[in-house]
Amino acid sequence: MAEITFVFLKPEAVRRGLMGEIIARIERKGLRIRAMRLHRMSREEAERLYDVHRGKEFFDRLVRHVTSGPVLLMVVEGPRAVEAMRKLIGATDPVKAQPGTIRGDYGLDITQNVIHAADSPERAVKEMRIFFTEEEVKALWEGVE
Ligand code: 3AN
Repeated sequence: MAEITFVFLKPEAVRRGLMGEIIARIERKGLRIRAMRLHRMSREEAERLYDVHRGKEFFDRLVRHVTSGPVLLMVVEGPRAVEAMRKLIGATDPVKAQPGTIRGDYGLDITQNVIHAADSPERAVKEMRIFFTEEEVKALWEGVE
């Protein structure tokens, strides 16, 4: 049974010209990109996205970073897409992330860790709703094969 998940490439990935390579890795895995758009995240959106981290010492740095330039929003579909994307991106700290994972291969900094992927199906829907309309989310779910 396929599912959809929410993913975005952080500003440094866009700035460094890594979009093509990272999209290729996601597709090569067999996952399907169902929606994609460049977006300049507002502070309000970033704070909603990272609501679970509010109050932590890195929260402001994180919000400032993801609002510092365009990000590439994506909705990705596949069997157990949430888990598959989490494996593909690797550990939060890119220095500790295994080589072969996206963070392990492209990053060094925990704030600028290249890519985000929702960590549960519930979070995926919640995160998608920040950036896509209710109708878009519904249509994406109805189109899941
Ligand atoms: P992940 O993105 O792997 O799910 P989360 O949800 O724990 O990790 O953290 C969200 C984002 O917050 C991470 N992508 C990272 O940029 C940042 N972050 C998490 N932990 C730290 C930390 N200890 N120091 C600085 N930034 C952090």
